[in-house]
Amino acid sequence: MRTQVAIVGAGPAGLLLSRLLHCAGIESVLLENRSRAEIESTIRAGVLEHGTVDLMNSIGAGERLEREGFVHNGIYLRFDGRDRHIDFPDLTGGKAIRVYAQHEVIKDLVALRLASSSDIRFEVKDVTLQDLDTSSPKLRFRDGEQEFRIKCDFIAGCDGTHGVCRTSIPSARRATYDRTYPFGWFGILCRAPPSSHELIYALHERGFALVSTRSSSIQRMYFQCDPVDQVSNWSDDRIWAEFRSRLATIDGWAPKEGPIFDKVIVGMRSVVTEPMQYGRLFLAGDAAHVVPPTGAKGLNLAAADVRVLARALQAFYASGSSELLDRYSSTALRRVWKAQRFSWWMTSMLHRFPGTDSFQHRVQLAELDYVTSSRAAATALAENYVGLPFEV
Ligand code: RFL
Ligand code: PHB
Repeated sequence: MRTQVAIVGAGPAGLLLSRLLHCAGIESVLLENRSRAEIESTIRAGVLEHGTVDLMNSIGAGERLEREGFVHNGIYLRFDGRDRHIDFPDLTGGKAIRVYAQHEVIKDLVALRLASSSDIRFEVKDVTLQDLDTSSPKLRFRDGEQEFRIKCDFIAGCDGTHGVCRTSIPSARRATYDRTYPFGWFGILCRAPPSSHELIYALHERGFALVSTRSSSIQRMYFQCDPVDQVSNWSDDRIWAEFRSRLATIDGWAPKEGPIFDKVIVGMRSVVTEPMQYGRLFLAGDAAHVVPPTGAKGLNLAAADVRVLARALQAFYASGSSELLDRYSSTALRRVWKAQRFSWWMTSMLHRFPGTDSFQHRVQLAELDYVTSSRAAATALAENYVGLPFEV
């Protein structure tokens, strides 16, 4: 087989890239090792920056998102038993975010890919990359009983944290910068009406809690937990008691409770691999970097990476110039590190760090008080949350 760009991984990064390339008349083959049903039902992110929404619209993938996604004009920071509102449009010149589940984004992009009759293969096995430092990289994989070999001009490594692309770069040619946090998030999905019309990020002496949403009848909520805790230790009653106490306000607020149908514990890490390129292999999304979920940046960073990459590939095919491709890693990393900083800062401000004392807690409360009472500080939070402008 031969194609222009071989893409490994049909997560948000791979699917968005394949659509951007399709819109630019560039051919790609998209390889995914899980089934379509699995990628379309894996519960992950929920917050889309305004620029991610614009990107989805610009490639004809925004129709359902515009209809079904919730526009959120701010978030609440809850501490000392009170809510303080961060008003995004007021602070950012009219920008907002959209709450629309990642697996719905995946469904919309898979449907478009299939409708365009472009090559997308699910449940492929044993993807391996070869000749990355030549102008004709190759990729081998198995599809059912058959072995395939793809010759291409470029490979996009969009295969997430546990993929094969990052580790195909010789270890001497990549550096990793990382931090593991001493806590995880316990996430639930429940059947209940929304508890709040906007997200609530809460700091309590017992730790962090987050009220998010998925639809008018399904809610997503998280609380900080021990990263090695087990889901089986948490009965529904115990979970709701934890939420009630962490989210309590002086005027008696309580979450709307309902049957819990999904429980998960996720670890919290910050990781960056540099550079995001080796020869003709370009990494994008979680394959190159991971952020803790507190800033809601993971999916949005994946979208920003592939926007830069698609433009660089388009310039290459239009003019033969590799100037933008050569700059891909440094351009993408400028945004990646700003998102890392923001996610680390939100995480540090809103979680209880085991082993720290009440001095630390009081400093966090002072920081929250400052962020919610200084327009300059609130603006810094808002402009990062809705998404910094794209690099040109
Ligand atoms: P993905 O989504 O992991 O997709 C990678 C795809 O590659 C496939 N794959 C392979 N395919 C072929 N061959 C191989 N050898 C392969 N190895 C892997 C995988 O099956 C998969 O389909 O990476 P991508 O595209 O870079 O997208 C990144 C985002 O998924 C991730 O950053 C976000 O989910 C992070 N995240 C959030 N991001 C936000 O922007 N806003 C949020 O509100 C938000 N909330 C979250 C989150 C992540 C969470 N978890 C579970 C870590 C909340 C949570 C709880
Ligand atoms: C979610 O709805 O899953 C979500 C929202 C905000 C975050 C992280 C996750 O910061």
